[in-house]
Amino acid sequence: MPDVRQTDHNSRVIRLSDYRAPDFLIDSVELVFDLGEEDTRVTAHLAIRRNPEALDRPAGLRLEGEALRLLSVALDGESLGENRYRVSDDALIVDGVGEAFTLDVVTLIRPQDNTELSGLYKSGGNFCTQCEAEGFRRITYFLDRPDVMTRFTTTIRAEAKRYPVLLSNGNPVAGGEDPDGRHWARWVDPHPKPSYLFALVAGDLTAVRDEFITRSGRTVSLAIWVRRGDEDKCGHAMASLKNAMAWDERVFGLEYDLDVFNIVAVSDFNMGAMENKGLNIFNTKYVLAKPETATDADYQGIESVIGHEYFHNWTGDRVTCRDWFQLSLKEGLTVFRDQQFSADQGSPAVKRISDVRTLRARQFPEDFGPLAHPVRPESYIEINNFYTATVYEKGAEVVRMIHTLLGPDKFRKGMDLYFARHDNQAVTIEDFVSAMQDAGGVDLSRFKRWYSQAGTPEVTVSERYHPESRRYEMTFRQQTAPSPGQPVKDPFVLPIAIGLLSPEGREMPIRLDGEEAEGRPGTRVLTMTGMEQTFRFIDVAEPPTPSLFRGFSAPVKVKGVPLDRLKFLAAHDGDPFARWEAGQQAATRHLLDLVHAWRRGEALTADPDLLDASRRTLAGGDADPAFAALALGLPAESALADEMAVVDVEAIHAARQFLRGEIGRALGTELAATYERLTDKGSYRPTPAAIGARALRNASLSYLSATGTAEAKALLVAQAETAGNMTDTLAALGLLGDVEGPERAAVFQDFYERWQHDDLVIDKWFALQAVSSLPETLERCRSLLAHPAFDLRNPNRVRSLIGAFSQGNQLRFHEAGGAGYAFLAEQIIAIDPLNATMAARLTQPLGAWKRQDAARQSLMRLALERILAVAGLSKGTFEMASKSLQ
Ligand code: B3K
Ligand code: ZN
Repeated sequence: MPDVRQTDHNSRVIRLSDYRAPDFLIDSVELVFDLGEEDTRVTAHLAIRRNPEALDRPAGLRLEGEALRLLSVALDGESLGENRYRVSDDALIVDGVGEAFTLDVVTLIRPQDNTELSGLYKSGGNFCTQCEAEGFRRITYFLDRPDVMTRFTTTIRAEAKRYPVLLSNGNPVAGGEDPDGRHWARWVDPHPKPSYLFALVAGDLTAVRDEFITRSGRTVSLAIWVRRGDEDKCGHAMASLKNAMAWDERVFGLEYDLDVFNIVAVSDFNMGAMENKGLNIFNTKYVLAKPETATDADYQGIESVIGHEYFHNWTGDRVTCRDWFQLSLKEGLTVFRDQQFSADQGSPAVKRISDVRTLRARQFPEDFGPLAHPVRPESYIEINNFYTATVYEKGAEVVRMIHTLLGPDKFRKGMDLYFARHDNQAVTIEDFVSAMQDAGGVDLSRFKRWYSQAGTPEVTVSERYHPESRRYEMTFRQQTAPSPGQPVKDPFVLPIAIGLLSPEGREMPIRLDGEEAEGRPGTRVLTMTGMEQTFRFIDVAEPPTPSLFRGFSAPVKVKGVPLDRLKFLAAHDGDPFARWEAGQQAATRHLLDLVHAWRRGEALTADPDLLDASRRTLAGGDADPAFAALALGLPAESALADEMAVVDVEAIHAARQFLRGEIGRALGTELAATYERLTDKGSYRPTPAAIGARALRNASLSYLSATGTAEAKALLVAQAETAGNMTDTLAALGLLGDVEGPERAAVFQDFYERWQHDDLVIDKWFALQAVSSLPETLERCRSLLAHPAFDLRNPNRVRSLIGAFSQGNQLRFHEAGGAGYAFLAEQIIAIDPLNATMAARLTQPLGAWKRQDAARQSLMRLALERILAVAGLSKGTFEMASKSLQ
């Protein structure tokens, strides 16, 4: 039975419709931190006044605070007796305050005991902070909401020897030694900001330094702070930062606005990184890289997260969110910006494909499950649960659609207008859309449904060609399934980027009925606004093959495209995204046929067309190896599951393995030749060309290994043991993780011994074992929990073992009998009292029960109920588990 606290959680739902401007504003705050091994003392001097917009409310002052020990309160310099204020679990209330006043509050906190990693905590012996979304209230009493923007001055005092480096937001202004072996530093941030952007770091760190000269000629000192010994792993992060700074100037005209930009890497961090003004704090995973320890994917991840956090300086920090329902205002927009940045650094098509794959793997299931919510949610219990793929990745797709509808020039004008109107303000998604609408001269009122309606629209198309009149008609229909609280959906506005291909695969001119101008070949964007809409094309010389949603111009599912058409498009489409997509759809169809044949106990046969297409891709691979590697890849097991009404994880695994083996056998010679030809001869470089070559070579290795021959196994072992970079080592190790036999254990053991000193590499070692398809995987995960290198308090470790197993190993997680579900529930229950944010996030896979068979559904629900039965469960985990049951 849920206990009393859980009923309480339910009654504390926060709603967008309840938003009220704050009663008070805080113009400035002076913070003094006395950092200690036992207690840390925080002194806050707040300059507060009533909000002119809320003068009619005769309220007392209520400041949020959590897990604080209050020592004293003074109003306008006068110490207050205990009868003048009230303290509860989550607030400090002072009645009888005037129009404008100062408040001095002194509190004690214990960062060394803070396992939630929210507020001020310790990581690797250093002090650091994480305040978004509501961590600042765990540091001192405050109006901890994003629409209160304050100027911060921060003084940090600490023992000089243990904590030689003292950092906060803004620019450093003063510092000195104290007589007792302590020292201090003062930082002033001239830009008003919400408390969630506050940051402090104190520790024994070393800096890798560089500088950037802005286009108006100011010099910015850049520093990446890491543990001693990690200096040689910062080069890529620094280069990415400088590229990002230059890119934002070039593409958006946005310059950096402080004298210093500091990045600190910490190993205990709940997510990837945090955009605190002038002092970004990063998970080491997104900073540290050298060829021997980091993969190509790590290099790419670093570039995009460094870019993302840097771009927040304008989209997030200078213009921030009015309330947390507007989260996608900064996150969707900033993801869009980091995607464009990465696309510009390498191949836009390859980047687009990988972004769409992420969206489909993470966001589409969210839209389909019980946790579906709009890009702008309407209510929450715990805001940390809403840092989701819907808010981030789908939010970015929505911004991308605005970009497509307006075109790049008007989009840029819209961004300029947004900053001109809202610099230093806390605003809403409406404000952003209005700026785009006003600058673009378009009506986006119906388009805004993308922010308020959940769900992935399904689109079907029917068509007719009239040879006599050379007319061609296409009728599009859209339909979106109900989601929690939204039984009926209005039509979404869909930008449809379309091309028409002739029977030889040439781009045909496109001219809509009623248009004056001659048609032009290439991509055109049609805008669909209704549930059903017909587009009429004229002067169409031959029956065309339409290429639809080029570049994935809207986040929809297109249903019912005939298989022969998919095969034609996979061979001929001039749009690389659409070409890749058609190939994937065709492979999906075939794999689903194999799944059904396997279930019926029939013999499986590979589609010769697919084998031929793969052969052609491989033969032309040298032109664009990265693209070829993506085109050769088969849809993931989870992607196949998403296409089934009732998932059969064993059948999916068997069918996919069968087809991999068939491709490996049919193309053996070509694969071996590609593998040989692409052997890396020079030293490792993370350039798009070199990354592409490694991807294609390792794709070849993957198919060769799927044949299961002794030769292939020897190749895996050799690559795992002798590769000169982590990309190749890990590719081989991952494949070997699925192979029975003594080699596997020996290679994994060697790997551990070689890398045990490197946390990020050992994370990979845990993850590879957790995603193995071998039957003993769950048992191995259980024993890895007791491994000396495992630590339930370290989020990276938890993600690499428990997260990888439950989110990256569909076959073993969904094992009949429910042992995988029970394992996950036990870990969530163990982590919840330590780190509720992590525990809540881990709950997600248990909510994906809709497509499972009845037996698994009830086992998954049972696991959720087990979690809910825990007394004193955190509100975040309560919210995730209880909503998952709906
Ligand atoms: N804004 C942070 C995320 C904070 C998550 C808080 N639970 C990182 C980012 O999106 O850039
Ligand atoms: Zn972000």
